Amino acid sequence: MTVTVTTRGTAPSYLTEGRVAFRDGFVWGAATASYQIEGAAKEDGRGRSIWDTFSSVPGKVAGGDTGEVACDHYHRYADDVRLMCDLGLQAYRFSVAWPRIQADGSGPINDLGLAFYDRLVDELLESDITPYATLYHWDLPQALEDLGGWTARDTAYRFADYAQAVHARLGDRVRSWTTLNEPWVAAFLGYGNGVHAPGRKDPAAALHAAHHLLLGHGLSTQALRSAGAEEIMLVINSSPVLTPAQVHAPAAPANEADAAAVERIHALLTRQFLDPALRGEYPPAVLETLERHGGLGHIRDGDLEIINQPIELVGLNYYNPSVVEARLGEPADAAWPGSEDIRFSPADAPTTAMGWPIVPTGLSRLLLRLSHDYPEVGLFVTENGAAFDDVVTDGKVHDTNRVSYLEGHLRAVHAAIEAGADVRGYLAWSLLDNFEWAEGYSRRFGLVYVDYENQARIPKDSALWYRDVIQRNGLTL
Ligand code: IFM
Repeated sequence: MTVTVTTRGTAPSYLTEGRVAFRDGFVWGAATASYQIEGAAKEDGRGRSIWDTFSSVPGKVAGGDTGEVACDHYHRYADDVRLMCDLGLQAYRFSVAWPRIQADGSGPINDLGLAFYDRLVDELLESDITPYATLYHWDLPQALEDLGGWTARDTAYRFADYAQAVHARLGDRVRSWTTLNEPWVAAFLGYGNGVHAPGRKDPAAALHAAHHLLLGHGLSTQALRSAGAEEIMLVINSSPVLTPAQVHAPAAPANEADAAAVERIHALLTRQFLDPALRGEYPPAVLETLERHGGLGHIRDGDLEIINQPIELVGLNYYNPSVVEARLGEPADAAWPGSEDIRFSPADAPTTAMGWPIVPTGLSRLLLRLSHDYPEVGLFVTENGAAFDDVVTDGKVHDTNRVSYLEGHLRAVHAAIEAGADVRGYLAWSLLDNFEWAEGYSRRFGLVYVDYENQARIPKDSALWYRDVIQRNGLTL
């Protein structure tokens, strides 16, 4: 599909300036994840997760950081909800730590673990903030990893049992459920290149993990649905895939080889998850990749029917576009399984502290493409935000760079809605500075600054700006 946009100089004209109003009912909020903020890693019967193990290995996480204390949200959740309330958040997306609910990933349910989320949900509802619960944001119980982790089919079944237990406790108050957060990252960084826990480096293992994560999505969706869940969402990390010329000129033509590279990467990143979940089939590029890396033996008859459950929403975590070109004839050291003969290029754009290019128009393009390709589901921006090197000056953080990042991306969301995309809400990543996985605490994504010495919270200028956006349901000049 072609997203039609006209360009003026280098800026696509659909990113208009001036007042931008969102429709009534558009949901505004922020997101976090359990391992990144909770801390209390050894309290109230919580078992060990793969991230506890991984971060304890020297050299795996910057600065030797771990999530053992993180933002101490486990103890400070009530204050954090008050903060959300002060910022006017309407929705809060959090994740449940599986090892708090089942220390070993199966067997007895830990009431103390469930009780924490019970308290959190009650506190949110008392403040009129809608809880959006995510069941898996990467903290797999270590005991399951010892049995093969996501490369083992059984993990998908254990995940569905766990989902059922969480829903049984919170389902009377939580109406929106996300099964998985970013299965691509869990599979390909966790099992493919080893940058994330559990740190395995095996392309076939990554592809198997991806399938079993999808199976877990399907099985848990069945369990949630039969228990009465109203809204089920699958959250993926996605980006529009562009040639270098298309970063600033969306309609720039691509030669045949580059166009094929673009579609292959789109298939491996996005269609690998959405086609099975929403269509019950894998795209040809994924099947070919599987044939080259261990075969299709792990996909059993009936799996795709299980994976293909009706869901209401797809959540998109967008940070930057993927920029690729064909590199026929060059040595094939693939960045991802299936990306042989494809070169990833930096985008010609300013970058965040993660080194990620800032291209807000990419978000419009992504939303428009996905709403065109999968019209049966609504879309939600479940994460968007930026890390910058924040400085506290006289007790304040003047993060104008983050304000302008967020503003550009909100304009992009609005432009996509105006052009027909069915986008229901926007959740900033993240409420708080937190444990940024392999980067530890060195990267700050929060609207709220966290002083890790004393756990003080300081709303950054971006938080105050976002509060005004929510209040006005839009942007002004
Ligand atoms: O911090 C992560 C989050 O856990 C998943 N999405 C991307 C964020 C920034 O890297």
